[in-house]
Amino acid sequence: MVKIWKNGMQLSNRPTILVDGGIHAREWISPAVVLNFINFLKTNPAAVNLVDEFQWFVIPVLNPDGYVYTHTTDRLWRKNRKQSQVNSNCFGTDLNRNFGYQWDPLQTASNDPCSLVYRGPTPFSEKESIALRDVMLQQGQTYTSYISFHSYGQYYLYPWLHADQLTADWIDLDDCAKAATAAIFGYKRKRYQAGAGGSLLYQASGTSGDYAKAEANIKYAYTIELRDTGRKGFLLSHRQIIPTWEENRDGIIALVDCLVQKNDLIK
Ligand code: 0X9
Ligand code: ZN
Repeated sequence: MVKIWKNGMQLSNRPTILVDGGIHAREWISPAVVLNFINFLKTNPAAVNLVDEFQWFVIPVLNPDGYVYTHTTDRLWRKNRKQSQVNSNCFGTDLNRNFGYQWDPLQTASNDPCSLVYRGPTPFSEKESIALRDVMLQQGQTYTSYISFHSYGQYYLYPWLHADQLTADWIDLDDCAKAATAAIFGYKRKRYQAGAGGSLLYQASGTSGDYAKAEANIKYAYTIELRDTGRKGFLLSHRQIIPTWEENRDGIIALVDCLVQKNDLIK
C-alpha cells in the first residue's frame, strides 16, 4: 500500500481516501488505472487539491497471486490462488465475496470451491481480504471514502451491493457518483452509469464495498467498473489504458470536489 500525503502533514486523524485495484485478477485495467493515479498524485501539479484535501492510501493490486496467474497460466482467472479445501481440485476464493458483511446469503455467492464466485469457507478466510479489512479498521484512521476499481461495464456503484435496497444516505453517494460520471462524460463522451449496485446490476454478498460502508463506517464507498461495456470485456486493448485512466482522473477530481462540498455543508 502506498501512502501519499502533503509534505509534513501526515496526521492519523486527517481525512483519508482508500483506493484499491486488482481484487479480481483478470481485470487488468484496474491496476493500470490505479498506478497511473499514484503517478498523478505524486507528480502532477493538477493534483495539489487532491493531496491538500486528503491523505491517500492506495493498493494497486490486492490479489497479486491471481494477477500473476493471469499472466502465466490463465488470462481469465478471477479469484485468488489458495487451495480452498484439502483434496479439492479447485483453487481460489472470490475475494469480493469473502468480506464479513452479509457473507451468509447463498443466492449471491457460492459455497462451491469450484465456483467463480466462491465465498470461501468462512468470512475473512483469505489473507488478502484480511489485509484490506485491517487497513479499513485501523485505529484512529478516518476514511471519507473507499474506492475499489474493477472492470468491466462502466458503472459507478454504491451500496447496497448485496440487496436491492438503498442506504439511508444514498442520496449523498448518488450526488457524488453523478458528479463523477458527468465529468467522465464531459471528458470524451464515455457513459458510466451511477447507481446502487444491487439495484442497478445484480446482487453480490460479502463485497468490500458493502463491508466498508456497513462495518468500517466509510460513508462514501464506491465500486467502479471501468471500460468497456462488453466488446472486449476483460481483454481490453492496451490502447485503452491511457484514455480509461484520463477519463477516470477527471471522474475522481469531480468526486473529490463533491466530497469536499458535502463535508463543508456538515461543518
Ligand atoms: O461481482 C463483483 O464482485 C463486481 N463485478 S465484477 O464484474 N468486477 O466482478 C461487482 C460487485 C458489486 N456490484 C453489484 N452488486 N452488482
Ligand atoms: Zn471485479
